[in-house]
Amino acid sequence: MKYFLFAVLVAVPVTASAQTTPAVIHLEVGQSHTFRVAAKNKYNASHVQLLAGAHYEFRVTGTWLDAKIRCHASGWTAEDVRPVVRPLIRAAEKNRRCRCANWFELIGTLGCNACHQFRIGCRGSGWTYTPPCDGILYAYANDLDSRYGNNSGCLTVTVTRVAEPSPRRLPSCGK
Ligand SMILES: [Ca+2]
Repeated sequence: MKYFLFAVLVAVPVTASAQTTPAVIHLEVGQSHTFRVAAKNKYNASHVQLLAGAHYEFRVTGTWLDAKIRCHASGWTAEDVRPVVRPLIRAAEKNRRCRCANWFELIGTLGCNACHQFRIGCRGSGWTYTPPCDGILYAYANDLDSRYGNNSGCLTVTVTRVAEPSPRRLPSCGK
């Protein structure tokens, strides 16, 4: 039996379990990268390395769903739901991952953590983000940590490195 198991183990090709790690993407001024942000994921990797002091602009298309509420990257507010449930919705707002942003607003982060978060939404060109430190760009739909199970759909996000900052900066999203 011992020799049989050994034979099985050595017969398994090494490449069968090998995972390929996506390369980190570096953008020069004028270059863009497009990636998908799924509403059900707490962090969606862009694989783009943002650089401290550089400037980035975002364009977003598509809609996504928080249960049955369909919205775009600006998300939704208590005003969008039936009056009877508004008090509950408002009471939960302080517990959103980014409390100052709308429900389901598109949020960007540097790395998989809440240290440097910023509101992308649907602001589009004319707004830029200038990272305070280097980091891989991730993004997510703003929701309660415990309420990602009923999320669906995804947005398409294009990040472009630009030469100059815009007068309008994407707002940060401190805890
Ligand atoms: Ca949800």
